[in-house]
Amino acid sequence: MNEVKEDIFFITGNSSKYNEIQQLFKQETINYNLIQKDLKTIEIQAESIKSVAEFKINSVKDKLICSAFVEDAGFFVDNPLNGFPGVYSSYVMKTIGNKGILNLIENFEDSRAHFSAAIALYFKPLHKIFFFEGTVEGKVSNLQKGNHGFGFDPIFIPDEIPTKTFAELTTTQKNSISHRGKAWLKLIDFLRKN
Ligand code: ITT
Repeated sequence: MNEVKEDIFFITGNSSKYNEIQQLFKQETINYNLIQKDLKTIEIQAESIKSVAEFKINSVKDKLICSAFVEDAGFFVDNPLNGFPGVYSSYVMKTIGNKGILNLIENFEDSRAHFSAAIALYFKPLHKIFFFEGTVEGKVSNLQKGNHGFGFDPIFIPDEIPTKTFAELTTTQKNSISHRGKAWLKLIDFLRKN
């Protein structure tokens, strides 16, 4: 049987995020074509990444000709920074960067951090928005390590692989444990059932 595949847009200006999702997409048999769209969305400063994602998708959904999703992610240093930079991750990366974060931490052994991702899907057949979230826990590395990935990857050590930072993992390894990979699996599950 040769079914015609529907298009689904991933609306993002961040090609590193797109590459990770594209790699995950390739591993699945699913009746969609994934297309990156760098549409102008409205990114508000909200208290949670889910609210940011919701606002972003709402700002473009009326123009969409097919189903589409946005993803908002953040890096949260729970100990000792009480979740900073969190929803300010993009701004903090552009201003003080990884070096600036490391300068704020004294005791790396006791540090705790996580990444979270929230995908907001505008599902055209039902004209509704659905959310899929994922989190990965770990700690902060006292040094920046690795050349893979992007953003805060060189300073995050996931609990699942405590000898390496995210930037020392291949995309496949990162995807298998990451916030984005977990949110993505929930999205795929939804698309298969609907
Ligand atoms: P969009 O166009 O999709 O909004 P963005 O770059 O603004 O892309 P986010 O708001 O989702 O992306 O993420 C905020 C920042 O958090 C991002 O610029 C990175 O610095 C960081 N970040 C997000 N996901 C990450 C990941 O998997 N690894 C490392 N850093 C990440």
